[in-house]
Amino acid sequence: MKQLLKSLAILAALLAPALAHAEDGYELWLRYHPMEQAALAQYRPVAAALLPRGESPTIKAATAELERGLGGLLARPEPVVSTIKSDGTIVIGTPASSPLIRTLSASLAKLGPEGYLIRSLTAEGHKVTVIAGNSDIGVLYGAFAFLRLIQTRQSVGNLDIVSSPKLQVRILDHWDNLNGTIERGYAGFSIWDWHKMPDYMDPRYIDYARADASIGINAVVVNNVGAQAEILTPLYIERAAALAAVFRPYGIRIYFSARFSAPIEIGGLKTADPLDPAVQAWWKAKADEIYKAIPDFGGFLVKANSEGQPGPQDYHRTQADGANVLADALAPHHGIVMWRAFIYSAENPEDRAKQAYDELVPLDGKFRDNVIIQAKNGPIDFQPREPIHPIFGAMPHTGVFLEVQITKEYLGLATSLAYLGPLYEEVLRTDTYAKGPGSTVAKLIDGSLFGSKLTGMAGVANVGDDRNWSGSEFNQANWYVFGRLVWDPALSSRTIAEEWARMTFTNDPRFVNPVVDMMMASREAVVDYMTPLGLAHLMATGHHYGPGPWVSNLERPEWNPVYYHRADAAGIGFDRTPTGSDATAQYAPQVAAQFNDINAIPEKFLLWFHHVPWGYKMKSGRTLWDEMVVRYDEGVAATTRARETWEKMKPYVDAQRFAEEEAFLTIEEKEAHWWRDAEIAYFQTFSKMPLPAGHAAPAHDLEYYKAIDFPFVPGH
Ligand code: BDP
Repeated sequence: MKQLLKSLAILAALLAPALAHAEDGYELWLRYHPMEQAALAQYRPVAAALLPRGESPTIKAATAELERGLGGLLARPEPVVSTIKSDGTIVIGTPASSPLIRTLSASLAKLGPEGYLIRSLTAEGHKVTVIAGNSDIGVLYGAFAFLRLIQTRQSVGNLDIVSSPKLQVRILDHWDNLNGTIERGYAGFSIWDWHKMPDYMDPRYIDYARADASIGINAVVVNNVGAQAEILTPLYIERAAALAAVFRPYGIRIYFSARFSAPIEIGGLKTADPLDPAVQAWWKAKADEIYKAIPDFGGFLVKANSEGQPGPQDYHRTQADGANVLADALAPHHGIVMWRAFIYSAENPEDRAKQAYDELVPLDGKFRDNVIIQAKNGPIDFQPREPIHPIFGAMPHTGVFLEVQITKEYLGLATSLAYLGPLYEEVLRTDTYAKGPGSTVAKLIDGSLFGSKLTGMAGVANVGDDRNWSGSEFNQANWYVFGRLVWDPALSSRTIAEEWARMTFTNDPRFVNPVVDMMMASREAVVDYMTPLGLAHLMATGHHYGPGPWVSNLERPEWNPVYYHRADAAGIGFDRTPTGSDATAQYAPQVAAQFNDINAIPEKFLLWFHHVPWGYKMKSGRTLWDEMVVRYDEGVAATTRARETWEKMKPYVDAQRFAEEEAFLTIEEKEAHWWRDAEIAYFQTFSKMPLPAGHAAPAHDLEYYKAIDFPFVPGH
């Protein structure tokens, strides 16, 4: 009886945190709920005790995570022991902290500072599992990997796993303003409660760090690229130092977005000219000051000469002049500069898609070693689909990071289900042909193509202070897949989706299989109902919520959707071949040749590169106009299928998360109809063609769609 009461008390204690906030998404994929009875027999013997070797905060974090994870999953506390006394002991540590692990040094040697090894072996007559790294952070990554195996119900009885990250800087860019709002944030306000720092540090920062570390993220830019200079003042440096201290055990370094004109705004100088000695001295002193407070500070992210941000062009200096000043200030401390390629200007009449390349490629080789160019996946701006940025492969002497959006600015904000794994995968696997076939974007950014010493990939975070962190359960999957792919760009987005679904919801295949199919189809659905066949940037003004293909009155030409689709009586699409803007010439010759040839170009990019007659015969045999209508309807149908799939998942999901996603999918279906109808109504005024048989006319006339207005969309 006493034993029973004790077990019940333990169970209650384990369940308490879960019950307090029943399934509200806060736990993310680190959801360690008790597993099904039948599986316990397989896992309990492997995890009978924990033997941590080492005392560091990181080893303590790894131990705590294993206690929490195994304790939850196996519904019993794991005793922490100091010697191997039984089978099922899990030994964690490094060669420096454990003689047993020292015997594995040869295998560990290849894994670098952040890799991990998980191995089943016999030690002191007992069957044990070793989770080891060369450094403590490798151990923490290994602990999360071990838990993931159990969470996804893989066998852990006979393990021999090694893994190390393919990219060095695995970074989340928070577009958080210092007043708590988030540019393009759809999950509430910033989680950084700057005003209460450093005295009060919200425990949520630790859960955030755990989530990042669990997927290998090791870097965080804390403030918006549209930067406020104040982040570089002593007030914020002190606060950021406190945040850095919370993150340090989890292997995460802090970076700042730096405003190029900060020497004027907070430094009292008359200029921010990068060649001015006083400006150079200011940045040096600023870097020294930051490193005094944050010894492992990572460096600066800079958005210069773009959308009103100041930059070296203001002083008739090159982007390299600008980046190098900051780089020189950071170099003694081993900091880096991530200089964004997102550069375009209203004064430049050139095709916007060409401007960044024009500006930066001639400077290849002129940047300091600690500068990388950070380019968005496509040449315009995080559209549902773009061809890759032509800069990839064009700057062999410069380190290049890939930047993707995790938040869903152009893909339906918070409520639409667009799993972005396939988008990231598509980009990473695209061949630049920079050094012949096989020169993929993944190989460029992991350094294997040109041997760049600094490697990395950035994602614009979708984290806010909503209880579920990301605004919807399925948005969490985008955070997750980003981290997993940056750790290893060769992983498949489907495998990652499956892992995530199992960890976040259930291992029941009746749930996992249909839901993973639903996720995998979701991004293409958005492409189809918003911008099929290479169309882009047709969203409403400013907030980018909903369709606005008719918008033509904005100050800068390239802010207007009509600039992108160029529909007229003859056809639709942007001619970027040699008869048009010749943007194709910025790609490798093989790629350019394919894009230039209307018969060879993949149809998904057709209207990005060609102005095509409405009656043009597509591969399907349909006219372009009919094909567009079919694609819109396919996109709408996919959202209906997603909603119907989800309805069937009711038995496998808790009530709260089920109901929320059910409502969100209904919203998306409604929005898909809206997009489809608005675009058909508008483009039909040019094509003047009837809808193909079996495809319904838009529910309303064009004026109705033009009049729809949402003045206060979040994130804007
Ligand atoms: C665009 C966003 C804008 C960002 C900009 C950027 O609309 O809010 O500031 O990208 O990346 O997608 O700098």
